[in-house]
Amino acid sequence: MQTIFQTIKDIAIKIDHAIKTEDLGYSDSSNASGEDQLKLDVKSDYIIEEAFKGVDIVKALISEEKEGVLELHEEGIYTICYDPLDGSSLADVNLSVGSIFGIYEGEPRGENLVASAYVVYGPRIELMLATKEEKPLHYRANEGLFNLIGEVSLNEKGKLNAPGGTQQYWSDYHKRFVESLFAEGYRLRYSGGMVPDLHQILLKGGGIFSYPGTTDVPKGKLRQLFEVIPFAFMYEQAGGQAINDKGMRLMELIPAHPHDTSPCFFGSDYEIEALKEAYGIKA
Ligand code: AHM
Ligand code: MG
Repeated sequence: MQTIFQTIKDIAIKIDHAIKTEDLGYSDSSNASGEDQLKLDVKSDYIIEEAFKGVDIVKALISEEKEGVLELHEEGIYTICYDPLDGSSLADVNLSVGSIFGIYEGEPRGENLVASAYVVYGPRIELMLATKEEKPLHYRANEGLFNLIGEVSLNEKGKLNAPGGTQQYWSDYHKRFVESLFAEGYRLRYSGGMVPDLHQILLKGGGIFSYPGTTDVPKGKLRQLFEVIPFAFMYEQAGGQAINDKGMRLMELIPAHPHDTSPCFFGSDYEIEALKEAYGIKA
């Protein structure tokens, strides 16, 4: 696993350099979900693929930017599902973006995830690594080296509310839930990039990030293998909760297709319990 983590550190330095120096425009292609790809999406995907080709414990790669599975090493153990540049449409307005990695042993599904990682490309490069044994570890890069800042834990209750999705299409009960948090004094923190938005909640001790099912996208936007399950693991390891709109742990998701999405809610205990009540989810 340490080889995989070291490879992710090398990848992070390369992608950060690409973000800072390369063309921010669109490529001529679209991804597996039919979305237009930026040149940076394609480049980041290439950087990751090339890096893991040299790591023989990696059996296969599944990228948010590509259809299908790329088999790498027959004798490998892990399948890495990754979103090479999440929130890439924010790069041209100079907001933070990220990379997300889910490391699965066996079939890629929630219960088989053994580690996850994400990188935030902001004013600094930051990295969070989570394994089953410990709380997520937070690193910050300095001149190409990642220094450990410390373990990350969520408080029982936070102050931040990051409500995703198109408000026009929210259900009435979701709208009431979001408003009830603001009425309690929660502050809005939402950039439109799930990596920096979830990172902020983790580092500031708590709150909730939601991306519900809506009338236009009933199963939400965020993809289970590349985005939802890796972050669910981070939040649970930090002492928080991560559930879908039925109260099921996101770590129990079994995608039928690699690009399947799910409504998702990540937060500290207090906010997730409040969400369950607002959604009529029985304990
Ligand atoms: P992407 O993987 O195509 O970048 O999409 C994922 C991003 C998340 O970072 C963010 O939470 C969400 O899309 C915001 O989407 P929208 O603005 O469409 O609600
Ligand atoms: Mg994404």
